[in-house]
Amino acid sequence: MNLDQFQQQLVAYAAEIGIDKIGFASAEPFFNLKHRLIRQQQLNFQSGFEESDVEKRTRPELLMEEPVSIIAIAIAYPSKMEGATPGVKGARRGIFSRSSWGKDYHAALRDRLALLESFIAAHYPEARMKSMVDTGELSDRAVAERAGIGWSAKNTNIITPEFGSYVYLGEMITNIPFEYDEPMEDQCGDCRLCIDTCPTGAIVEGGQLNAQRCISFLTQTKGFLPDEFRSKIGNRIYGCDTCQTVCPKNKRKANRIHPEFDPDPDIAKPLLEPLLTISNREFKEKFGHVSGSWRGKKPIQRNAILALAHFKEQSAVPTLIDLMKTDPRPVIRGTAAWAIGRIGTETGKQALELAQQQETDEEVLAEITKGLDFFSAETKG
Ligand code: B12
Ligand code: SF4
Ligand code: SF4
Repeated sequence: MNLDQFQQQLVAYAAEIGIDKIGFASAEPFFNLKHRLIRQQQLNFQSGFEESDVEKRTRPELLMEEPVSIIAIAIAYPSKMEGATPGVKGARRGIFSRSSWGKDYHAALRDRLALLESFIAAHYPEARMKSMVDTGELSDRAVAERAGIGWSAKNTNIITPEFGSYVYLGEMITNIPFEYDEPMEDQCGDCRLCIDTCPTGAIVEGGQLNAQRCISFLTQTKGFLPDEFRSKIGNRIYGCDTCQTVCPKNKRKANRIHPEFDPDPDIAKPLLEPLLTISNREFKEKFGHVSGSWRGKKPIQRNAILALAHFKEQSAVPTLIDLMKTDPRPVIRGTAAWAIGRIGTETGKQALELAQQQETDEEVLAEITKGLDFFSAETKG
């Protein structure tokens, strides 16, 4: 079998094992990306979640000896949820972004890449391979762009004509001289809906994100959420999909292809109040398998508190008071204090005044003051 035939067989095998798109790219250094990454670092526009070594990120030869090609894969994930109970007064719900629906995609893509590796090893004994998904050094998007999986869009996502931007990306560096695919033409055109709709103005210009302002990033931080963003995250408790849901290229891309990514509505859109008191064990049992739990329960709980404040959910006030008084974590006590103020009940006000006498942590005290300020602002208004 010659290499052409092998490549065709590999493409067919990829489809068989549930890889929705596959492309081949050269393993040359990513020079454009390098400049871009340095610029993003200088502007402090990076999230801090990405690999910080720009050389490793842009030179595949530092990750595997004598690389020749990179195989890029994409797996589509669903954008529509069936059977969700809408949140109502007294039983409000939060939302995990679509990238956290169903089974954690890291495992799903790694499993497929491992199968591809075995297939290649069986047919091409001299093959050397190194696979990665998300947490690897390479930019999954830059690889996908070069391999013709989709175009690099203004909302910074890779958009495929077939599945929109709702695709997970992964790749394998190899020493095999596959035939490369061509990158795809940009198809955003004059549209700028994502830029204009982003709630925090995080898309500075087409293709450039200030991750520090991106709600997806902010929902994953562990400290206090900066004041400016507290009323902007709405009921998002993990991730943000706004720049994708508004995108015309995602219209009619329901992508119900892989049952493993079908969301359980009670997990993807969970009730907010029970989250506030969930034990570590329960959290792990219920949310441990979704990608959105990777930062643990604290950020999710902080966001759930902010979501209840967003809804001005008065029935949550007793639980919030309890958290403010007894939770060992200052971020939770302080965020609860702020939320109590935002919701604005008389009981809440009294509890805040009492807590002001008893709290010793400086940061929490500052949040209690902010909570009480909501009441004076109301009187003035
Ligand atoms: C850090 C990170 C984040 C950060 C920063 C995101 C960002 N836009 O940079 C935060 C936490 C905000 C984030 C959010 C999300 N993320 Co994220 N994230 C990553 C991670 C780990 C690294 C990304 C990175 O290096 N960014 C730095 C920028 C500068 O580079 P880049 O986007 O990778 O590459 C592009 C640019 O460099 C651009 N570029 C290069 N040079 C130049 C020059 C010019 C002039 C221009 C205009 C552009 C340009 O072209 C490259 C290719 O598109 C990747 C996994 C990985 N290892 O790559 C996942 C990844 C990008 N995330 C992913 C997803 C799904 C998301 C969310 C949709 C999750 C959610 N629903 O909340 C959001 C989307 C938010 C958004 N608009 O980007 C997917 C993207 C899938 C896709 N179809 O594109 C990835 C690839 C994970 C995966 N393996 O599937 N993420
Ligand atoms: S994920 Fe949300 S906050 Fe981030 S760029 Fe998109 S719309 Fe803006
Ligand atoms: S909303 Fe418009 S500009 Fe933004 S990514 Fe989609 S097509 Fe491109």
